[in-house]
Amino acid sequence: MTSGSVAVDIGASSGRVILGHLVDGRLALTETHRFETPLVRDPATGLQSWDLVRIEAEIRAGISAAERLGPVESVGIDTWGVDYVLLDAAENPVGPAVSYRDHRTDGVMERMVERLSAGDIYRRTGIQFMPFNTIYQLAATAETHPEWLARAHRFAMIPDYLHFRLCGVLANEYTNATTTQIFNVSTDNWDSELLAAAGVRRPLMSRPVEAGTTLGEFVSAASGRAIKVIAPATHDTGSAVAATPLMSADEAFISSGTWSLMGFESRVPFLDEQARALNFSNEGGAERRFRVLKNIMGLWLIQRVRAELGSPSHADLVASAASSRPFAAIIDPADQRFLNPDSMIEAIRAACIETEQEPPADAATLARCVFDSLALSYRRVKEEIEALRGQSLRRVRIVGGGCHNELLDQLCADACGVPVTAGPVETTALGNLAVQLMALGRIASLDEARAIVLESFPPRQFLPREAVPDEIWHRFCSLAKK
Ligand code: LFR
Repeated sequence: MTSGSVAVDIGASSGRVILGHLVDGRLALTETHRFETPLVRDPATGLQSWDLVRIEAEIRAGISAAERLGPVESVGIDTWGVDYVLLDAAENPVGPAVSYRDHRTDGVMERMVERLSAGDIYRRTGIQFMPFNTIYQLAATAETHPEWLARAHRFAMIPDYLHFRLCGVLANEYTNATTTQIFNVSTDNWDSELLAAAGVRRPLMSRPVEAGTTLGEFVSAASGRAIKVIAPATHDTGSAVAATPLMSADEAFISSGTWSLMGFESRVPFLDEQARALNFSNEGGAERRFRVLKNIMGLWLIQRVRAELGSPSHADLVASAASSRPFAAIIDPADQRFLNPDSMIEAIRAACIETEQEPPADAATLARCVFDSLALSYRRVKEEIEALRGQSLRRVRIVGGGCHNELLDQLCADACGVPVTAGPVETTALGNLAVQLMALGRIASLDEARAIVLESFPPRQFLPREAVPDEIWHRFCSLAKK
């Protein structure tokens, strides 16, 4: 049996361990383990945090399960961006791994931007302003728990830390480093002034390593074998776009999961005033390709609504939304009130009441409101991309778990007025594997990896059917201005 590689893809609601094999020019995947990644309250501080002890145990269980299916040559981990852990002199975590959804950052970005100037931060980093960026999380820590920073010897993003736990080598990986808004895109290293502004001593950081770096070896307790630990694009969106079969410059991607990350790929960052005004991010990718993108609130909205409704089946929710009246009520998903409200249903209803719309009252109308509003957001970002590049987009490629939602795929095609392709679902794991296989010399380049992905997982196509009525589009645009 040929040996395989293991992609560990951890998202903000679930984690997956996936064994991949490259056979005859095709990638085949087997999921060996899946687990929840709920937010937990840190008992000492009450901060909403990630349970890294449990996540590490699940990863080990998943690797062992993969080994039971055959030899494993390498493993790599990706997670969401921006979150980190501080490590003390003995390389143990200092304080909890706080989630970016915790409210500790409320107001921090506004204060820092006033002090440092938004233009300056953007010119240095090229990263969109989001209240939970690492820089603001660190500044919040400096304000509320300065003793954590004082005790810290090293800074690790979540996948850096998990890789360290497997192989004992601690490195900061490039793609995820760029999500912090502390990485200087021109000097290609951490930005000393921004670190200082966030209250972080420079020696905590090490110069980031490229995606595709072999970090060390994990000696499996189950088999006694040594498995190479290879850093993929450790930022999940970096891995997702690495395997998105973008075929030409006029295609955009939407990496659809808890967030909808919508953008395009570019060899050069967009750092000018227009990019800043539109708040685009230039996130670093594998092969040093930039993802010029924006965060759209995404399926988080429906995940929270669903949980509050007592977890009805997702398929039933989508089906009931499909037969519900289009655009009966719409919200602006970019409104920060939806980032982590006590009740998502109440937040949606309140936004509708404030804008003089009939608030959605049941599962079907709530879901319809969310999907219509996301589709309108996709159109808004499409138009912003076109303005930024002075060029029309001709296709949108939706990848990730969210592309299962065929209603949303169709609504996206309708709102954007261009063909949409949907798939693959496991793009993040595929991109993670692709970068490992490049490091192992099995795949030559990202272009080759994408051709393999397209061959192995042909996407579905959705053509635009019904255009969004002008009145609805104007209503949506006016919501954003309120
Ligand atoms: C998606 C993602 C986004 C990032 C957000 C927070 O999972 O990684 O790219 O902006 O989570 O880290």
